[in-house]
Amino acid sequence: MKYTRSLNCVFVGHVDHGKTSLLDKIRGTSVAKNEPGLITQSINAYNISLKTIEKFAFGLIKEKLKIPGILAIDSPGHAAFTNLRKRGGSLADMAVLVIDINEGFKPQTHEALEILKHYKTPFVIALNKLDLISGWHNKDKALIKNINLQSENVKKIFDEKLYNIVGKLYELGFNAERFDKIEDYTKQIAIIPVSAKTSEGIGELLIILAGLAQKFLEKNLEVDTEKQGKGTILEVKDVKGIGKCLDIILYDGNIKEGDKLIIGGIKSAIEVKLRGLWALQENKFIKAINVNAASAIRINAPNLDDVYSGMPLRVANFNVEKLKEEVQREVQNVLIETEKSGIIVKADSLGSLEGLIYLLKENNIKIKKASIGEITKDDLIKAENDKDELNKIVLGFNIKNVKANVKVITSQVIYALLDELNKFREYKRKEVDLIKLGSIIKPFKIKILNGYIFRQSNPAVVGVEVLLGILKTNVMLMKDNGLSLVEVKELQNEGKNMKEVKTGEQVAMSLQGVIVGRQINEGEILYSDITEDNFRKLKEMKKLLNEQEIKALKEIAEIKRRNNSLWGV
Ligand SMILES: Nc1nc2c(ncn2[C@@H]2O[C@H](COP(=O)(O)OP(=O)(O)O)[C@@H](O)[C@H]2O)c(=O)[nH]1
Ligand SMILES: [Mg+2]
Repeated sequence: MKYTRSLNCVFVGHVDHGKTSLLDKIRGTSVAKNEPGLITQSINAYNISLKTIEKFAFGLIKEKLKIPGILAIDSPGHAAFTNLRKRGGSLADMAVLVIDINEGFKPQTHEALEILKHYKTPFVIALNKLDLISGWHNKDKALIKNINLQSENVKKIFDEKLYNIVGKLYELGFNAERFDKIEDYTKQIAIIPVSAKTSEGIGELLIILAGLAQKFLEKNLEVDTEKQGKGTILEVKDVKGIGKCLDIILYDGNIKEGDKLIIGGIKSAIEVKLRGLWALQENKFIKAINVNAASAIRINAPNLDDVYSGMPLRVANFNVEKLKEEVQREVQNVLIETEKSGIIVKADSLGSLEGLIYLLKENNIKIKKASIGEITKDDLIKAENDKDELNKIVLGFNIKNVKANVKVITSQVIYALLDELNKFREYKRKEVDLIKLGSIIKPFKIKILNGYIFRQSNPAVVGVEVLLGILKTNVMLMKDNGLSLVEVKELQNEGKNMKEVKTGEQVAMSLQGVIVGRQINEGEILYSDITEDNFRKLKEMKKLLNEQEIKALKEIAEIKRRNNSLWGV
């Protein structure tokens, strides 16, 4: 039988902007308050029935609603987004991006927007915490009427905040407008001011979601209950008295007791037989025998140890091999395993991994391996063995950090991962350059001062002034005709040994194996002697040389090229 399923709608946005509170208000619970015991019992999904929509949107409904309801899905915990995926796109038909009107854009707001854009998921914006605008009064139930009843000053503040966000969205390529001023819903994104505390705007939000679903998505919402069910795993959890369970969003077809199931695995597809089945009704799981899409369901089955959230699930009473292949192809399309140089990426679910990979690639970051689950020894070894110092790094999204010899960065915010990664690389790059530089002779230019010959020979000791660069011991000297001389033996200033002497300073320099008046003379200019190889490396690292050193390097090259015009080229 074909029928229109409910709308899958995911609530995304920055942490603490009120996603859970909005859903709590709609379902009349208090998950956000974190009451002990509630979390394990609750699922991050809720069936908003037509009755509930009618209750909130009383008087706003203009035509009969044809969709059976809205399956609202919350972003778990503090994770940045719920990238609920199904093959080729997002499982969500629509999204509600929740933004705190007083805080505006935050990193996870950007993150959510990028993912929505990537999957072309239609969305509306719930501008939450309206009640916290100072001076705001909840005077009337209908949102627009209430906005108009605020004092001029409060209205002004409200408009400023709202259009600030409209401006930000515009910069990011989105045309958004307050919902009551929208001319074309296919071109503009509706902003609905709401308060999870006073319920203001929630009716308007629900009616807009339902209206949009009906108008633009109805075809996509058609399902066939004769078909074998398709779903995505939302959460893997231990339920008291039952054992390991999977909370699943069934987005197509049908599932029933005794069904054979195929679940995507990291290495290969997992085959299990469904034992227990529950369906979410309002906000409770009720034992079920047979469930049609779209629904949140809970199942129990043996052998669920290697199952991760985000993995695809198929009912597979027939076509088993084909479905196994299909499911694994879907998983392999996300996971990355190469021998090339790149970083290691781990995430808690397939969906979040896909989102993370997308954002890393947008930032031109190469990935050697991307997989789900905790960070393993193998991950650390792979990172350690990468030949590029800048790639010796493991990124973990929403998983535990571990102690290791390589850099491990974990966070629940993708932008924080990116920030840390960039900081680490910048630091590494400098370190690598400095190591290279340590084994490289830097250019300098000195002058033997007139009247400061302290000793003729064995060793010769002469007073010099550093004209360009830094003079160092153990560096080979070159005359201004290009001939190599000897190494700088010692540098002394007022009886003290020096390792290096800066531009503009004078010092006594001792040289073994030369005689003043023969190989060297008063007033003569000397340079550091640089090999061609050394010269090429210096050119690569020009950003680490100062202006004077670059000048000295140029003079040295000129001298060398008098004898060999292709020197250092
Ligand atoms: N005053 C006020 N507080 C709110 C509102 N919505 C959420 N909060 C509070 O903001 C905090 C974070 O809300 P929560 O729903 O957990 O945010 P989430 O991380 O997006 O799910 C909680 O302390 C809520 O009570 C609102 O509309 N008005
Ligand atoms: Mg929450």
